[in-house]
Amino acid sequence: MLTDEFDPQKGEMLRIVDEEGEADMGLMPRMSKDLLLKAYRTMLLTRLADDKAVKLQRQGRLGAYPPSKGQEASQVGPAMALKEEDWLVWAFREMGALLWKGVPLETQYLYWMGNELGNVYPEGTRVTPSVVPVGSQVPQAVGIAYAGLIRKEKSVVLAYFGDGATSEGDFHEGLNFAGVFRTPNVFVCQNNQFAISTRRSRQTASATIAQKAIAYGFPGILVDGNDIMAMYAATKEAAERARKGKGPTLIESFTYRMSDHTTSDDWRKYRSKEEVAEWERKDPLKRFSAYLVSKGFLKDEASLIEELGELVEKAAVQAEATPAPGLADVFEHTYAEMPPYLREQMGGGWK
Ligand SMILES: Cc1ncc(C[n+]2csc(CCOP(=O)(O)OP(=O)(O)O)c2C)c(N)n1
Repeated sequence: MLTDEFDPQKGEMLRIVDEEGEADMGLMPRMSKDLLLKAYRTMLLTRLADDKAVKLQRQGRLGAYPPSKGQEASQVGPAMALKEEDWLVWAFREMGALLWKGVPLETQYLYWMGNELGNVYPEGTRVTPSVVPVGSQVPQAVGIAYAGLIRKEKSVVLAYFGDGATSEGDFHEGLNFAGVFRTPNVFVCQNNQFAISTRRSRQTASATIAQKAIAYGFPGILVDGNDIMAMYAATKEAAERARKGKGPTLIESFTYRMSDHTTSDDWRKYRSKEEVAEWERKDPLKRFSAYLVSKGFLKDEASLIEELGELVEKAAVQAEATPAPGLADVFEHTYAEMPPYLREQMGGGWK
């Protein structure tokens, strides 16, 4: 088990492909060429779509947006380990994970454009809505997993959250419950080193976030979050453990937000250009493409960029051309059956 091999209390970090694209084949999970290429494609699409979202915001064509540049491996790797029946619970910065799990780019653009149809996912897509109250998705993910246990489902619930969320009571309550009731959860803390301008060092005195799992009675593992193979391997193992009834795992993805917190932020106010440049060298896309090129799997990156660029443009055009539904739609699409208090708030006059 990887969680036995890498001790978070000693700061040991799982890494399979290094910054030059060199792989440790002893740790490499089984992945077909098709799966590898699909993963790269999704990461690249995320990078291009993210960049476009920022440009749309700057042109006044999209509302506030939280960029995910630099966190593509940290997001796509865990999502790859999920099956269709598994749940994905996210915060607000997980575009790549959603793309993998089947939420179309156009839908995601609609969401950030403030169009309620952005909350309508394809039927059967087990992805919860975005949550902005930091950390509040953690107990929700545990509740979904607990419900799955009661229904004797075999589904796993993966929850993403940031390093900042670990300072919220919700994080502790959720992980405590998960440990006691051995819920089938995989917790992925994307430690991107910042909660807006607050550094990770001001978030916790623990040497690692992963080691917090020990106190809750389940395994934690520190993973190089810019290494898609490592993120996939750690999550796959954790998901299998959860599926077998062996309880939750906490994965700390050690990564970096290369861009602003949101389009309302300016990272230059609280970090140096040198620090960001240092992390640009560790870009998860560069590393993955170096590996794929060395294997002879990736031959024509330029045409891939062109093809994905066209997809992005098309999604943006379609989203902008989609009329917003009526105001009453803010009440729809969350519950299978609308709770009475929402029905009352909705009233009768809006439709
Ligand atoms: C309960 C709560 N407090 C404060 C905020 C304002 N806020 C939005 S994002 C954020 C930082 C979150 O940091 P982290 O959990 O590390 O995730 P990241 O934004 O880095 O992905 C804060 C403080 C909020 N949305 N909810």
